Amino acid sequence: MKIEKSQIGDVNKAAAIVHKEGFDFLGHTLTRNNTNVEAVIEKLQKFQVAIPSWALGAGGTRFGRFGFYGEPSSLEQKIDDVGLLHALTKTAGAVSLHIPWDVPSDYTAIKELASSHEILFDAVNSNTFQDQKGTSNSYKFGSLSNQSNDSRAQAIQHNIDVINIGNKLGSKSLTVWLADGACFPGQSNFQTALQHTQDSLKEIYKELPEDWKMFIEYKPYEPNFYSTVIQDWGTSFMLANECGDKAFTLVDLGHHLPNSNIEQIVATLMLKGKLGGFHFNDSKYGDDDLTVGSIKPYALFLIFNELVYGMDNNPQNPYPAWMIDASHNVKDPLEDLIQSLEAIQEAYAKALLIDQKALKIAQQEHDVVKCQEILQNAYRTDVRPLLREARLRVGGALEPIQAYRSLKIREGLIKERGKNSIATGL
Ligand SMILES: [Mn+2]
Repeated sequence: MKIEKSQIGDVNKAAAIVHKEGFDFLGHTLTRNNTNVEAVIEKLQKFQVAIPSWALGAGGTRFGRFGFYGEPSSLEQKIDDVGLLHALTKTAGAVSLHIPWDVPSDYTAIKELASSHEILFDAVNSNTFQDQKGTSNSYKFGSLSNQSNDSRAQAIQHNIDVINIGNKLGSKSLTVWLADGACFPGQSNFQTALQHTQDSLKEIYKELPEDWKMFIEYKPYEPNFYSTVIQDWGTSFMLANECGDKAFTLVDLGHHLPNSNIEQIVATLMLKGKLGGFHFNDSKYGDDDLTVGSIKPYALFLIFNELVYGMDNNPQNPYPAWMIDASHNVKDPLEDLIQSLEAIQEAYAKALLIDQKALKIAQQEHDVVKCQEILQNAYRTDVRPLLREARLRVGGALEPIQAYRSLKIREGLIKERGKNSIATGL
């Protein structure tokens, strides 16, 4: 299923006048305050976020999963779904695949399909947190950290296979997230597990093509509840340094203990040139994988403030790979992703409005009140007209959720795929 440009144009007509009034008003206000509105719009248009293949169907919890009708059940359909998101929002120009579920049978056809949707292949994700059919060694007690040489060798080989698959599609990075750890004290030796992990990552790193990056994700707990081998950014940073210049830390917003100062972690990593990838989601208590910006939008804004600062001031840090890593239990996954994309763009736009020069002066003058005023003036600005304008100029929808509903996209997908199609790789 594909959305034609003319369909979006028709839907936009109804909202065009109201949008123009709102955009003109905001544009004048920002220009008066010395904001380069055109530069902000251009940055918003360039900011593309990858959609992971596992986010397109209903997620689930350990208590159950409630399916959504018309889910994509093949790699082709998953790419079609990302294409729909991109057509509406113009900010989802990449897909992130999960192996073994998304191995193409025809690479040329898959690449052609993606390019017809203007979709690139972002980081490829390996999976060693569950056993697959036909494998001879188990990951029940770890993968890259496992005590068993055979399990480690199998996990290393899987990651190398994933690199080779990604390479054929034009991906440039591998994301490694490990579920390795222990559920009980005494279950494993911390030092041995960490050493094995480091040695295994180095083996994988050796196989990275010259222009590739490896992202090492961390998480404090779950599925192991006493300890995880790569528990925090410091451990990931240390491992990335041990591997080499092409290895980086990946920050997933949900992978922190409550109230962690994630914006400070971002700043530290960018200063050291080691923030490689970024996974967006939101949470109240743990790794809840909720819609971006649905719980803590101000925290997201403060994180974007550091990302914007880093992108402007840290040439030692490569441009990060952005991805949404959320799970959809009660919402239509595509509507949920549209909401996340909007929240990301909104936080980014607000961070771009921060008067960095004035902030620096206020900091030097120890004017704490002024510092807060500068941040919150930006945060309190309703930037949505900028987002709409950025989309409108490249053929996207003024109001993506409304367009999705009025074009009856889900109904069309159900018609095409049937009610009981189930997405794989969740
Ligand atoms: Mn993640």
